Amino acid sequence: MNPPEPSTTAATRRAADYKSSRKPVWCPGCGDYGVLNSIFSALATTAIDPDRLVVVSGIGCSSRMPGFIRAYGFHGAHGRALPVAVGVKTANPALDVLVVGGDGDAFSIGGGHVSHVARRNINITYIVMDNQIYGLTKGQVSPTSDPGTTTKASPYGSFEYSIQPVQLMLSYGATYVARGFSSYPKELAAMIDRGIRHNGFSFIHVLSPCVTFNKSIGYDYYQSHVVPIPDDHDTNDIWAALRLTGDPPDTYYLGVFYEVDRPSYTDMLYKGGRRPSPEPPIDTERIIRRFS
Ligand SMILES: Cc1ncc(C[n+]2csc(CCOP(=O)(O)OP(=O)(O)O)c2C)c(N)n1
Ligand code: SF4
Repeated sequence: MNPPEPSTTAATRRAADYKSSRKPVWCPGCGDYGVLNSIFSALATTAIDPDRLVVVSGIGCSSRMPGFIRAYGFHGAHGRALPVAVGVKTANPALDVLVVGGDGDAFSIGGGHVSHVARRNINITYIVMDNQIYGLTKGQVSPTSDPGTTTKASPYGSFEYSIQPVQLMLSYGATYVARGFSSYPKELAAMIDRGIRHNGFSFIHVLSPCVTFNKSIGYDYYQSHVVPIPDDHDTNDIWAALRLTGDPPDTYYLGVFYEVDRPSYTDMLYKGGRRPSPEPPIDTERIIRRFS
């Protein structure tokens, strides 16, 4: 999908060079537009080659994103973006791998994968657009919905306790953890840029309102609940980072919670010059014939 047109050089690359010919199909006002623009800006800053970039997603409104970015893209099965991305990065560590999706994709059906990708410190960047709802399937509660959230499918209000993605990722061992808001695209772009440059697993939690199915958790709500992480916060201090995650739904800190250096999975795997064979000794034609 979206074969790149490498018509530009790193020195001249701009945000617009990463736009695909497909226009986003999100509802007017969806928070994901701001996230996409921040991704374009971050890619321009890092000047990544579109033909070295792979954008992977599962299923959901937010997971449509690979179609809008000029890069190689993989729009996979619901909840399975991370395993695909791990396969891509492990097979070819020279590629830059960006994973995008929603809170349901990440923490519900795909929830079993995130702990292992984080603890293995796979060198990919994961951007989760959290709207506290399932947007594509018209508004059921997700693992990040506040208890008591009322939807057509939960008319008496959700009875379930919600999870805090930043807290979860810090506990799982992610080596870069940040939170942005789609209404602050400049700050978000800087977090994504830093996450892409980080050698290891980087997780960016983005507050990205669904204006159609979650009207109570919209721009006004977030505007009055977000607070910048204090300037004197030590991003090497895991306990200080965890303390900043304690307050949602009253306060959502924005900024970089945590960043530490630890060898990535591929650093360890290919240590001492071991490299993946460019031509694996696998007869793919024979495998396709066998199963067709
Ligand atoms: C195996 C499977 N189960 C369920 C679905 C239905 N489904 C599609 S998207 C989705 C949830 C999407 O919510 P989220 O990941 O939060 O993304 P959003 O649409 O809000 O961006 C579900 C349950 C599916 N496509 N495949
Ligand atoms: S349904 Fe919600 S998440 Fe999906 S495109 Fe519309 S506003 Fe965005």
